[in-house]
Amino acid sequence: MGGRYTPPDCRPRWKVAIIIPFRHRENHLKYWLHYLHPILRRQKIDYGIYIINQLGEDTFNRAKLLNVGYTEALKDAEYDCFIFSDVDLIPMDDRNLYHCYDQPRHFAIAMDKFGFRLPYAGYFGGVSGLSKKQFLKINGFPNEYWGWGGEDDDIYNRITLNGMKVSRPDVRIGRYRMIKHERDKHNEPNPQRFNKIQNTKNTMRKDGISSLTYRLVEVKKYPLYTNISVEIGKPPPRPFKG
Ligand code: UDH
Ligand code: MN
Repeated sequence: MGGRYTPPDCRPRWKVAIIIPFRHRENHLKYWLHYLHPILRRQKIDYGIYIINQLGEDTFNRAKLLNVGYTEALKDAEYDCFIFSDVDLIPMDDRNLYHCYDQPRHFAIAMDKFGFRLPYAGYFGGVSGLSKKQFLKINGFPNEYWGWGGEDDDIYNRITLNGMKVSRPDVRIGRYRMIKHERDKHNEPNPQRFNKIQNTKNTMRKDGISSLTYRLVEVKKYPLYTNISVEIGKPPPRPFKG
């Protein structure tokens, strides 16, 4: 219930919350649940699935939803590992283990849409995982990236600026398929993203899990996942430059 599972025959090192940023992707979610539950069971992971649903039609904010997921999952159980996954990414190899590592982990390193290669050295998108300690060390994720892009690079910057290094699986193991889709409405590319990722060093201490605010509207436990519906606000008005 609620998408929780504990293997009956061993004592896992990690208690893993899997956090999915979500809005209007019911069909993708159906596929994700269909594939991932069996994989996670075979991997003997102690886990819970949390769908963080952004209510309303304002601009989507992936990283802020992930911060909400971290906070809400901890209200449910004593997790010490957090895996943040897009709803459309399906791992192709059982050996890509969904738990935490001694450095922040990037799982989705070889996606079909990038020719099964890392698109650039500092890519941290798609599926990533941090222990509770690693997450708090970087003050969580930025809340101020509205629309598509940049938030994953900001997280990568936070990791390196705080003296950590990204850990990755072998390129043959970190393969993924992304369910084909078009760009969503209200998640247009964020034109500010290139400037913002230059400033992570100055913004990360004030913008993060320490500054997170949102309105929790509903928590509902289904057999295969827990749905958390939230209002997270909208981007600040752009200053008028005359
Ligand atoms: N997401 C939603 N709803 C939205 C937007 C995003 O659930 O309206 C979530 C979902 O988990 C998704 C993730 O945020 O997997 C990342 O968004 P994305 O899948 O749109 O990002 P991606 O980099 O897409 O895959 C880029 C746009 C693709 C256009 C390609 C047209 N051929
Ligand atoms: Mn996608």
